[in-house]
Amino acid sequence: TSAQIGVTGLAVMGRNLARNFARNGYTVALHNRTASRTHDLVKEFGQEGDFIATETAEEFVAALERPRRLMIMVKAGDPTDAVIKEFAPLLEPGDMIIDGGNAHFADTRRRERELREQGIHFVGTGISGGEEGALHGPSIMPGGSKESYASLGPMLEKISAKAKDGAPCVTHVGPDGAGHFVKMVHNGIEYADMQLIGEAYQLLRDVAGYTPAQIADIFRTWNTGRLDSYLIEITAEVLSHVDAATGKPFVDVVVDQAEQKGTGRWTVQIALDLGVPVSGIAEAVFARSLSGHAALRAASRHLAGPRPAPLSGAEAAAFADRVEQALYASKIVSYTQGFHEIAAGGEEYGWDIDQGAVSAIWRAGCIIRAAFLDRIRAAYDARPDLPSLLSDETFAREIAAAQDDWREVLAAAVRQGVPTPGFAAALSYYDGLRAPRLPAALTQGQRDFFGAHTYRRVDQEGAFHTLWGGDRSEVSA
Ligand code: NBP
Repeated sequence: TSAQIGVTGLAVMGRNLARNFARNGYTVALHNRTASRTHDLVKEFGQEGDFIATETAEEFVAALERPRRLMIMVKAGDPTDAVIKEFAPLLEPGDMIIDGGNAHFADTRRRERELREQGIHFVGTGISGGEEGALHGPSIMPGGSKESYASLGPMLEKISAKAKDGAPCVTHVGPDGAGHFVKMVHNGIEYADMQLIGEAYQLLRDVAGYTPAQIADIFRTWNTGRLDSYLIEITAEVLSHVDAATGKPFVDVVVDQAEQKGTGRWTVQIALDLGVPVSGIAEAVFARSLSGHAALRAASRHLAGPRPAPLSGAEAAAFADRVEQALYASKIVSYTQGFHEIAAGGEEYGWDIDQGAVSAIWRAGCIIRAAFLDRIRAAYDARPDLPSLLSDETFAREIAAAQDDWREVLAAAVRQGVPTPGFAAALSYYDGLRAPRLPAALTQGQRDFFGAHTYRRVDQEGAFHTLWGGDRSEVSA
């Protein structure tokens, strides 16, 4: 017999994806640089389905039915190139290499181009959901050619997460790097979601005076409403957890320095290149960075702040309701920014990405899964050319209803000295878009003054320059 799919790279992700394929009735060829991982998988989980264990690259390739589907699940970066270099010479035109690692989309574009010359389809695929998702159904974001999706799509649909309406959480995102690009933005949005939730927690603790256990209950309540999502759910779990060794809230015994693997940073770097304001995602990345500067924080402890004056009773409860409004409004903004980046990436690289389909495949399996995504999908389905989520009437109405509370929460944060970069960036973005006039006009005046960079006028076509050093008359540039 031959295998419908092969997986090379059998660490946590590859092993669980291989098991997922096998549990869904596919014969799976297995390969790993260190063969013991391959044999361990068969020993532990061999009864779950049909596996073909192989040791050499030649055996692995020979075990695959044609056209071959070879999935790489190794560490992103150089290891992926090394594995491609090892296998590509053994493949034939029409075969597919699927990279399910967290590759940078620019690497995916390069690899796709190089392999296309050899007639091999390279399918850069975003996979979200961690190891549990890999086993029970991840959200899958494949890029690559239409032909490769025709062959691979049905298999990915089988192993993917299913939304509440039963739809598989996978779609052909677009050519070459489109899948990894969308996965990158997914992770950026994930950073923003986590930062906003973190700020909500800090406000409930420092301004409203609640304990972690009380805040866990508040999050549980929020999770039954419009904020219903995986991240809110696990936040309640983490906050209610008590450290066995000390009896203290778990969140109080963890060092408050957040780490990152880099996909959030990529989202911001690429947004800068594309000129897309993703201020909420950027603040989330910077907030993790700030938290990690232990020496700088220690050296800043003496800096003055306001005297703490926590609320209590009914005031605290009313404040908690306001924080829910602020969190929801800020979340709408960070998704607005993320989808703007997807649209801009699509335009830059000619991908023609269906934003409604992207929001639909994030409804289950991935870290940012949320009831909210159904609404985003509905917005894009109603108007596929929606220029921004904020142009959707429903979202605009919800923000209108939330904005007074949103502003109150930020005012309280500022008064009490609680850092809220995510909430503040989101509100500034909203007010920036709303503003009838921005100080950008002044910026243009300054640029013209010091660098003769010229400006446009509100009442005439063309470019102009004022003779700042002379009689200050205006000339056509
Ligand atoms: P790791 O990212 O820890 O990679 C370990 C695997 O890479 C092992 O199979 C290892 O083989 C192999 N490998 C390395 Br390292 N260098 C190699 C080389 N030069 N040649 C061949 N194989 C090499 O595994 P992971 O955490 O399972 O993640 C796999 C991919 O999935 C990564 O790209 C990751 O970013 C992505 N991802 C991870 C998650 C997650 O939640 N962990 C979620 C979504 C995506 P060995 O056994 O011989 O050392």
